Amino acid sequence: MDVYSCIFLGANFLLFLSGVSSAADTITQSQSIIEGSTLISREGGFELGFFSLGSSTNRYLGIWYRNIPVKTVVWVANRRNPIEDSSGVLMINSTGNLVLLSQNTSVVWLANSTKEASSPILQLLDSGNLVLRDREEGNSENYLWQSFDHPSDILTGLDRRLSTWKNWDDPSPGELTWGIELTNNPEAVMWKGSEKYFRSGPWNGPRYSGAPELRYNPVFEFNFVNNENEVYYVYHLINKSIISKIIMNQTNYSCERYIWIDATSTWSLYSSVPRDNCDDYNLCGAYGNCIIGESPVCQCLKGFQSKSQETWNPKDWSQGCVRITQLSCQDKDKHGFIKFVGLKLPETTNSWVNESMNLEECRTKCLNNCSCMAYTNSNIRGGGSGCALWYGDLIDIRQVSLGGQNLYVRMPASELGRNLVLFNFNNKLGEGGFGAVYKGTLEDGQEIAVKRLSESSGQGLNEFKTEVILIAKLQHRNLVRLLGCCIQGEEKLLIYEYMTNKSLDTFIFDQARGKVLDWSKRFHIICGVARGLLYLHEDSRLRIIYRDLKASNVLLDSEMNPKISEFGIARTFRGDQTQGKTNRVIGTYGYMAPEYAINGLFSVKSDVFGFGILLMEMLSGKKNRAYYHPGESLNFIGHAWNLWREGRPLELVDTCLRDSCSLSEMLRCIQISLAGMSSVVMMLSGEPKEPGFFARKNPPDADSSSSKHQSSTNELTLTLLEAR
Ligand SMILES: *[C@@H]1O[C@H](CO)[C@@H](O)[C@H](O)[C@H]1NC(C)=O
Ligand SMILES: *[C@@H]1O[C@H](CO)[C@@H](O)[C@H](O)[C@H]1NC(C)=O
Ligand SMILES: *[C@@H]1O[C@H](CO)[C@@H](O)[C@H](O)[C@H]1NC(C)=O
Ligand SMILES: *[C@@H]1O[C@H](CO)[C@@H](O)[C@H](O)[C@H]1NC(C)=O
Ligand SMILES: *[C@@H]1O[C@H](CO)[C@@H](O)[C@H](O)[C@H]1NC(C)=O
Ligand SMILES: *[C@@H]1O[C@H](CO)[C@@H](O)[C@H](O)[C@H]1NC(C)=O
Ligand SMILES: *[C@@H]1O[C@H](CO)[C@@H](O)[C@H](O)[C@H]1NC(C)=O
Ligand SMILES: *[C@@H]1O[C@H](CO)[C@@H](O)[C@H](O)[C@H]1NC(C)=O
Ligand SMILES: CC(=O)N[C@H]1CO[C@H](CO)[C@@H](O)[C@@H]1O
Repeated sequence: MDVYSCIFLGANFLLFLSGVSSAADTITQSQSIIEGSTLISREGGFELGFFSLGSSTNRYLGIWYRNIPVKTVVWVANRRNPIEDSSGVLMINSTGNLVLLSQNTSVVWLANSTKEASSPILQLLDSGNLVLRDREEGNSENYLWQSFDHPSDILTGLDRRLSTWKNWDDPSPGELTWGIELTNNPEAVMWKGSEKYFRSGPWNGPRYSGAPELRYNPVFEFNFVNNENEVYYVYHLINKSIISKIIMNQTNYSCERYIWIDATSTWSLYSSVPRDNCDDYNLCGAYGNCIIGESPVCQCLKGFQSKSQETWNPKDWSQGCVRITQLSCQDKDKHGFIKFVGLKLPETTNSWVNESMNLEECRTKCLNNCSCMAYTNSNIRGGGSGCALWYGDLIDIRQVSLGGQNLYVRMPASELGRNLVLFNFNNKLGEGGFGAVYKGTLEDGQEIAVKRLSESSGQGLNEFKTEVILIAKLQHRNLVRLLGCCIQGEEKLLIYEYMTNKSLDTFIFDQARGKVLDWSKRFHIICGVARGLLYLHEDSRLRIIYRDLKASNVLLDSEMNPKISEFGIARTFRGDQTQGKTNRVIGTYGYMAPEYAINGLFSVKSDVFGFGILLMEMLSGKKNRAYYHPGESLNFIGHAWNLWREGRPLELVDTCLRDSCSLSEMLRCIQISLAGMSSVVMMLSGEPKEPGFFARKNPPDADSSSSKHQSSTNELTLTLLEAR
């Protein structure tokens, strides 16, 4: 049904040129159309002239189909202002304006042209469009004025609307109007007086969201144009010999397309809107979904309940639905979205579109603003693209039988029974400490990382679950979030948020990628890691000793914020919680430092040691364990210590950082790194000397989380780390 083109029902003007042959399709400045003369388009489909309607004697100037016996007027110039006698004259006056005068020279109607023409002519085209153009103008489609731009005489700027005739004898505007609402996400809207009556839904690429039947057909082709200059819907008849019209029908409040049937000499109804009850604007109120065939037709979306039981029955649903669980903006990071399918999208008054964002970016943008209630692709072609967001209540949703759209509606965490997950075991991101990590996508477009735990866990199922639930409660912006887990038989999956920019080691140890991370970015990352560690150590309700701090375990989100990953899972494999203490100690298998057995305090120190190493690696762009300096038997830390003592600490710094560095911040970092290490070693060995593992040793197997122990520890008070 393309009754949507109601909006662009062409204007039609037939002019008759006095003194010009009756078959003319143009008049010039010296000519005019009077009673008894007409303009006829070149191929003869349309005619412009004066006419009366029904029993009225009022005279109008307009355009009608010439080839059909039932007089069908498609455009009227003076619909508000009929001429009472036969004195009407249509002419281009000497200053180039198209005017309709009655005999006493009063102006009945005029066409406002965009500029003055030196040689203006008026022409009735085969499309039924009446145009005023300049004969001198090279481009014959550069119109000074055209009736297609003025489908009715309600006209405010670019906001054009089609309106009904009052009745079949009176073409003056009735109360039903139909036009495109120029919001950020435009849609066609039918008004009954000042009340919205029917919406098409926004354009989604192939059609209007609420018009699944608008698709390929033998009668007409259609298109929707939306750019910074103009927004319009347009159709072309495919077979020029088919005669078709679209008309606003005030009798039964609809917009109808008819096709002329020659054999019976009648107009046959092809389609019309509104189609059914559910097309009535906002029948079901906010968050209500209108479903033909359901009883009642209005159903609240999942997660919502009717606002007032009294009014929901029997037939007034206008108060709509409210959330079963309120949304709290403080928890917005825990919100998610439920996917609804087969819908006509909600009213777009408070909608926003960006054609170049993908669904994941769209989700993120929506999630970040509490008043964003829903999102979806703005274009459904080819699997979907672009982003449409809705702010505030979602109004006028209905189920459409075929070709409806997905809509992702914001929900508090408690309403999210997450439907996992389609992911592909080929889509491997890497191998972490306890299994391979894959990339996956949730139904609502959210990207996730899925870790498939290796089977060697000796832990009982219930213990595993308890552990995961505890860890899922760790919430800090510098920790990768565990979204859920999934257990079936031997298979254990952990679901994390996906980090677009992968791990820190892919930047700092890579010559080219390293340049992307200038000093200020590195410093930002250092501070973030420190905050994440502090949270694990002191602020979270569990006390967690991380023990596996290294560049490959620091992941980066799309804005290069660091998030520590891989925390806490190890315990599920070892079960070696330190007993008899109030603090839980969770470590990573294979990275249990020797002091693990000593006590919780020392465990904190061992993370601090790891932090010192990481800091040094970020400063230098070199791997601690891959360090080798010709002629020295020192390891990296020893080398750093020596440079520091010799007053040349900046020689440690990666050359690509030298331009962007803040000297004082950098010195502070070096100092923190060295100070931390030496004091931890001192505490461990009782000898207040050089940092741990000063002498070169066989480096432990570099990055495998399942190897040996990390060799040394150091001390640094966390308050110092936290220096901002
Ligand atoms: C032509 O018509 C326009 C619009 O009514 C009017 O402003 C203008 O004065 C007319 N020109 C002449 C020469 O009458
Ligand atoms: C022409 O322009 C005048 C002044 O802007 C406006 O009042 C009038 O409605 C316009 N007429 C038509 C037919 O567009
Ligand atoms: C166009 O329609 C006419 C009348 O229905 C028909 O005779 C003709 O074959 C059609 N032309 C095409 C190209 O379909
Ligand atoms: C408008 O609708 C009424 C009622 O359905 C119908 O009888 C009439 O023919 C329609 N008018 C036109 C011009 O199609
Ligand atoms: C208007 O009339 C047409 C044709 O008679 C019919 O198909 C349509 O359902 C009617 N619409 C309404 C809103 O009554
Ligand atoms: C639309 O999204 C693209 C890609 O995310 C972004 O570059 C652009 O700035 C966005 N445009 C607006 C107006 O937000
Ligand atoms: C959320 O979006 C609304 C609508 O675009 C805007 O008015 C508001 O300022 C935004 N709020 C925040 C916190 O960005
Ligand atoms: C980080 O990820 C975002 C989003 O995927 C991307 O636009 C950006 O270029 C990445 N940054 C770097 C330094 O690769
Ligand atoms: C109202 C008005 O001005 N009517 C005039 C219309 O033209 C005729 C003929 O020129 C005049 O006689 C009327 O006075």
